[in-house]
Amino acid sequence: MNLQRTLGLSLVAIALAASYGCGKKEEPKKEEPKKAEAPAAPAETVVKIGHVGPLTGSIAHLGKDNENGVRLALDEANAKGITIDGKKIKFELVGEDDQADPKVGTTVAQKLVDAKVAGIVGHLNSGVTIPASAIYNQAGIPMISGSATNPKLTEQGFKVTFRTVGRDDQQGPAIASYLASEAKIKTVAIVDDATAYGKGLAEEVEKTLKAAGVKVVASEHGTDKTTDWKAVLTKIKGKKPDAVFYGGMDATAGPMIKQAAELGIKKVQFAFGDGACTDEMSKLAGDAAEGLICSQAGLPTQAASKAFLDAFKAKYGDVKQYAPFTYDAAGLLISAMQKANSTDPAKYLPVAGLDQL
Ligand code: ABU
Repeated sequence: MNLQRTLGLSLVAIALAASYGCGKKEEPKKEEPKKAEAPAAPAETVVKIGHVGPLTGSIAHLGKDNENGVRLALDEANAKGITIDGKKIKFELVGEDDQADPKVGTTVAQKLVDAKVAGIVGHLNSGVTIPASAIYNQAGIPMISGSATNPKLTEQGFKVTFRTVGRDDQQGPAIASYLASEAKIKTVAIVDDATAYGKGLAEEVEKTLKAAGVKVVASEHGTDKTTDWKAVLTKIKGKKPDAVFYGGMDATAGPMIKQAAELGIKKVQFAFGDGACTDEMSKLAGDAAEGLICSQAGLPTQAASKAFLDAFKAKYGDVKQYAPFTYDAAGLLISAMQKANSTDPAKYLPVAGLDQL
């Protein structure tokens, strides 16, 4: 059907040209004076940079924040006009949604490899970043996470795997030491969301608390989807701990402290890691978020320059959590390419010393 239609149109076009040619008397052509040609603008070479994180689901606010950090870095580089190996470079963001799910994470990781990105910023969650990193390693493409804090990520021996954020074996002991020495707690209940991040951080906190003589009176587990904590909290209430430490993200931590207040769990110090150290906590828990203690795996907003914060706010609003780290990660990839004068991962990784970090 399509073939016939195409053929039909072609025949009509030929017929019109032929009849025009037959019926018109040819005039001698006048030579047009030649205009000086403007030099052609050098063509831009597109270099794709991947960003991947949860863009849907309960922590999409953090995934979008991460993506915006990368977007800002690429926009600024493009506005500067960067030339690498004699070619004007246009950085293009290729964004993927891993839904904070390890299986989806490996699927979209392969998509980014197939799209021939020159470097990747992501993923957000340790439990997603760790399996995805094997795919980037196999393809030889550098990846830098701005938020994954589980130590295992960078202990796999992969030459292409980096992070611009601290580790849970640093922030775990830090918050645990604060709870023991400053908040002077004697007993604690420890809860985690059973992810690589939440479980790993809770273990680090537990080790340091026990070493400081704090008694662990309850160990409970949810998932990264748990929003009904009443059964867990009721068990904890019976143990009367001085503090509750939860390893998990803000989307699950917010409902936990709200429900703790509803259950009359008072005078208990709630403490969290970086994943729940966000303004989202007061949105989810209201007044119940007052007085919580949390650790950061670095100093994102404070450590970021005023120039970054102003530029980010003008385009995307306030930083949610890790955007300064993903901005830096994208900037690192770009400056490595500039130093190596190549956008080829095999060339810019060793020459720029990224493999020495
Ligand atoms: N660092 C907390 C959030 C990301 C993660 O490590 O899973």
